[in-house]
Amino acid sequence: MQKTLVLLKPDCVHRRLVGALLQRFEQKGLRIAAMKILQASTELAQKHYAVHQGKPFYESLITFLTAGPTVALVLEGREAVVVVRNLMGPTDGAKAPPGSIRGDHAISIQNNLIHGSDSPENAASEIALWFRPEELVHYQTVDAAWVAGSN
Ligand code: 3AN
Repeated sequence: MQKTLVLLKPDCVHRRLVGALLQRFEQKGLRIAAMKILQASTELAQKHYAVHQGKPFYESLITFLTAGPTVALVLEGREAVVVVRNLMGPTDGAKAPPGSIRGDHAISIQNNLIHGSDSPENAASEIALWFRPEELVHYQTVDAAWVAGSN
């Protein structure tokens, strides 16, 4: 099964939306493989957003991600990367369609509540950045066969 890294960023924690967002992932059929709350260091934030270094919003983005606690998750399920990206909606909360997480809860570009890996390859490196291997818990939910069906 595919894994993806999800970050519920400091705006999500401060706005008490963690539970509401977790419920969406669980309802969709994704399995929580790892979860923790932490205060991201500047070094961790810089590594996570290294691809954006040099962009006009980079410094502000690092300040934002380190300004409060983040809930980090590894979610697992069929096509988990694209499933989470679709649930999130596009980057700009103002343009994200109603029904998506950002469409329902965000109106900012930067403060858009959530990060989700954009490819299985990036998911693997981001999971390794935020979690030690032993922090991932291996189990099968009792409804797994009913959720998965024959595919
Ligand atoms: P996404 O999270 O939708 O994959 P990315 O990877 O392009 O978006 O950007 C990473 C993060 O950088 C976004 N979640 C958002 O917080 C911030 N960001 C992206 N573009 C901008 C922008 N033009 N102005 C301010 N912040 C931005």
